Amino acid sequence: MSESTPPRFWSRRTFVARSLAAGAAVTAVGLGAGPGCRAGTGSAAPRLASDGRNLLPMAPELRPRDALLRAAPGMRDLGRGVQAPLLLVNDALPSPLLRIQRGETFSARMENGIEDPLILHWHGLTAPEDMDGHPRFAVPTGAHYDYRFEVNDRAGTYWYHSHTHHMTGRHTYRGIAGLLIVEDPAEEASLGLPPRERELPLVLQDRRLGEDGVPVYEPMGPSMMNGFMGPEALANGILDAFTPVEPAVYRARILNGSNARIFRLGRSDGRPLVLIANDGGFLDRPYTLPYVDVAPAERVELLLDFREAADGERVMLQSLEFEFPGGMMAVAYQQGRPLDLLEFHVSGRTSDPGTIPTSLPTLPELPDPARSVRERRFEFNSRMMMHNINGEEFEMDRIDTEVPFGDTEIWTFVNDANYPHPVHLHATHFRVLERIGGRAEIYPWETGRKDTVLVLPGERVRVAVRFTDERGLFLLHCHNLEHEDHGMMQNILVV
Ligand SMILES: [Cu+2]
Repeated sequence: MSESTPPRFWSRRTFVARSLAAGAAVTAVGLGAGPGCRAGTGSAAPRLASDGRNLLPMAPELRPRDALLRAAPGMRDLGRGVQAPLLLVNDALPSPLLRIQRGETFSARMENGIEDPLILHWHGLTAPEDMDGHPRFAVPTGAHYDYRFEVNDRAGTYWYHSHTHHMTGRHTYRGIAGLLIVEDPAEEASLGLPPRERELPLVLQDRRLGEDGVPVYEPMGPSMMNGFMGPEALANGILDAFTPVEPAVYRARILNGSNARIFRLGRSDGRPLVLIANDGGFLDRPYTLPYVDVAPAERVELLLDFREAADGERVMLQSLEFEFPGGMMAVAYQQGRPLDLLEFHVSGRTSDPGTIPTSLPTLPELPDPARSVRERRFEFNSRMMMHNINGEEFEMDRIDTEVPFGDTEIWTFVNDANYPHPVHLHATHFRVLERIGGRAEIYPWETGRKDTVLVLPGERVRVAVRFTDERGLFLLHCHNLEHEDHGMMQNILVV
């Protein structure tokens, strides 16, 4: 395709509702112009720019209202002409984008058409314990799991993925991962943010390709310790991605869906990023920054300003090179190596380029450390190719920590090893208080409400935690998926 094609394909999404024999279930098939947006299996050839880059696909959108999410094996060309065997939800890569308004009821059936047990977790949402995707609820091949709960979470960018124990890494790597967007007109309407057609939902992931061009997933040796990384980047499931943009402001909703790789996002033209939101929704104000770090499972929302870009200009969204603390480990695909993620081709003109807001909605109340009634310490350790928290590898039926509902507590995450741990807590958001032993500084993307925080080698990260929504059995775990699958997870009982 020519790079002058306007990005109209975002608004061409079409929803095809089908009645299913099962009853009122509705599925949606996105019919965007890009690869991966199409119904049917595997044969779609990615669209090329003149320099051989592939048009960024957009996930099909689905309202989680009596929705059907069917996971099954499928084939996809990731952009280099090779069909790769993957695990797809509704035959889509990335998995369908679920969009819901705050206060609505989320209802969906997950059908397991893959050969492993499967359960889906709605990462960042506060759902009742039997809706949260704890691995004890994984259903066998051919079975289904019905989800139904009210979404009371703040507007923001969330996501979903497999949470099958020992298999989360493989399932996510092979394709079961999608964005989940909560909208709240009361919070967003007056901000002057870019309209829907200038929204860019992005799932960014790294991949290692075999000699045949197919992604390989073989965590062993150093990959079992560092986590599984690769030297190639997928944007919305495609290699060497580009997308056309107008000289305007865009709202990128970005998930780092990698198993282990940390991205340091920056622009090749040196222009800054404007950070407006993270895991828990909008920050206290917009931050103009040269780069933004995003660890596995973290989300950021960035305003990308192309208003000053020249017609025909190309701007790369990159993961910038950075020095990784504790980097004594010689591994094949090191943390911190630079990667090109997505190229923007600027063209056309617009009468309404948009603006950058100067303020954001007031943050909800955060847990107050002055009210803490208890401190806890969680040490993230590894031994013999296995990983643990406080010396214990995960056991499905063992309750590791009991937390009284409503109490404010201070938790310290300790990392004395050489591997980074993006630590994730289910069923609430926490507040990062302090980093000790490393950079000793909280960056803007770590302020506000967080459900995942990066704990780097040699660091202690103190957070204030309070469960105010649900009682029951939830999880604390490392979101380095090789660590999680091999023991670095705890059962947290909120009583
Ligand atoms: Cu870890």
